[in-house]
Amino acid sequence: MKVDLGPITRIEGHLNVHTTVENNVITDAQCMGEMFRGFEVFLQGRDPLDAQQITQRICGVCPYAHAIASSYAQENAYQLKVPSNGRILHNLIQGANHLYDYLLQFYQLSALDFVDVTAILKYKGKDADLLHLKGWVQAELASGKPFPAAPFLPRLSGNYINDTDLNIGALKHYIEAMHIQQKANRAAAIFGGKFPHTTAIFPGGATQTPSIDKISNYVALITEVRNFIHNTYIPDIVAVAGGFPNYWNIGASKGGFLSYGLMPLTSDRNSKRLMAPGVLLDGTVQKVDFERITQDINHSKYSSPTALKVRDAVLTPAPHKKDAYSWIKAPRYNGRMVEVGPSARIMVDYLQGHNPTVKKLVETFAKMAKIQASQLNSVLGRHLCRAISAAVIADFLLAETERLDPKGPTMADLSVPASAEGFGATEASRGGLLHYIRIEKHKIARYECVVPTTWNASPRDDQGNPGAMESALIGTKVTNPEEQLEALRIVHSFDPCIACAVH
Ligand code: NFE
Repeated sequence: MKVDLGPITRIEGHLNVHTTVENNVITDAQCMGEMFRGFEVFLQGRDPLDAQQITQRICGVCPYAHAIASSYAQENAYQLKVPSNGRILHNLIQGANHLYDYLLQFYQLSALDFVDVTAILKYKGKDADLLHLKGWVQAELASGKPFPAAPFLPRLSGNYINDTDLNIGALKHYIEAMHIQQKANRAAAIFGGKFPHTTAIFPGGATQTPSIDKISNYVALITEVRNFIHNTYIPDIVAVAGGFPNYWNIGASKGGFLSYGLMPLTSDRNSKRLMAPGVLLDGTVQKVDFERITQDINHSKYSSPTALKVRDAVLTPAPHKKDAYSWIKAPRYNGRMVEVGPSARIMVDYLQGHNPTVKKLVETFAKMAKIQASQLNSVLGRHLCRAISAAVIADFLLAETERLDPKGPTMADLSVPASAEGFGATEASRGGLLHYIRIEKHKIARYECVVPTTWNASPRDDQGNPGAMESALIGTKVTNPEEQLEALRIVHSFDPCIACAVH
């Protein structure tokens, strides 16, 4: 039986997934990015210093990751020496965006795959937020509309938490998380000027001065976010894991893992980072080599006369191409499929014994849940690794503020050469993000973004092998083949952003 699961909601952008189900098992899956955007086309001919501004418009969720990757690419191209304040301000702005994004992903986008929102009708307490939610639901019902309505759709049939108090507690956190996300965004705006789409991030640093009042406001906001992560977010992940332990064994992708590492610790962008880069293939972590990344297009709606190395791809949109089913390209590392994202980031760091907090948290949770580190490759693993990332990043941001020098420079001296090229890589919240810029005659001659969801939601590659999310779906047992709540939980665990994926 063939099932069209689209449009998939509670994600960013237009994603469809087609599955084939035989005897209640998904035997085939195709992930489809259903729109074309063309950022890499219209960046050509622009001023290079427009790039970190324009690429932010790829997405309203992770704009700062694009600004950072673009700035790193330009810093490498211009051979800039970034002052310590510049590095720290980049980290503070990008890190606050990560914290916002993890809370959004878990509470607003994924939690309702497990929490029963209809439990609110049984609420008898006095909490103003919950009464407001209950009243809103009752009004929807009184108007004759089916319930649940947006934004609580889809609500597929299946096994939700069935304890009323637990469900209502989770709904309370659902609402609280929105207030906390606002604080993370305000913190990002202190040094970024605004959210989303900062004007402050530049190649070589940031345009904001780290005055004492800005630092103390930032610390106050991030401290509140950090406390929510420890007191609410992590316990909620543990509760979901306790209620649905089979999801440690559901949704594993069947390839390798890639992380570019996150947040430079020194002014040399390419030196040590808070979380270590690496590519995990066949059980060993290797150094990342950008030259080994290609983007296959056999099943993507593009044509090209060249080999698809990041630096030299020439692509033409081909909407009617035979056997092409997605506007997403298929990035591969050395021809191999890899997953990017929180599980990749944490496993690559953990297996290198790099960050002591990552090691401690992985081992604590593995012991608590009685799992192996390899089970971080699963639905629950991705949720847990986001929470571990959040905890590590929040503490790091608070420590970084102490290293700011309110009187020091925040920007490198900058001049754009007539011709140059550079790669810039970071971890966006959804995974490894690579930008490449080539400048000729002072203008952008070529720009390429290899984006997290492009890896994870890729279609088949030139050898016919599935992308990470497709491979995670194939082999999954589903209770109700027409709805496939299990498939939705797998897709949401990747947190796909199709605006980014197609860019
Ligand atoms: Ni549009 Fe993004 C992140 C980037 S995902 S959200 O995180 O880069 O592909």
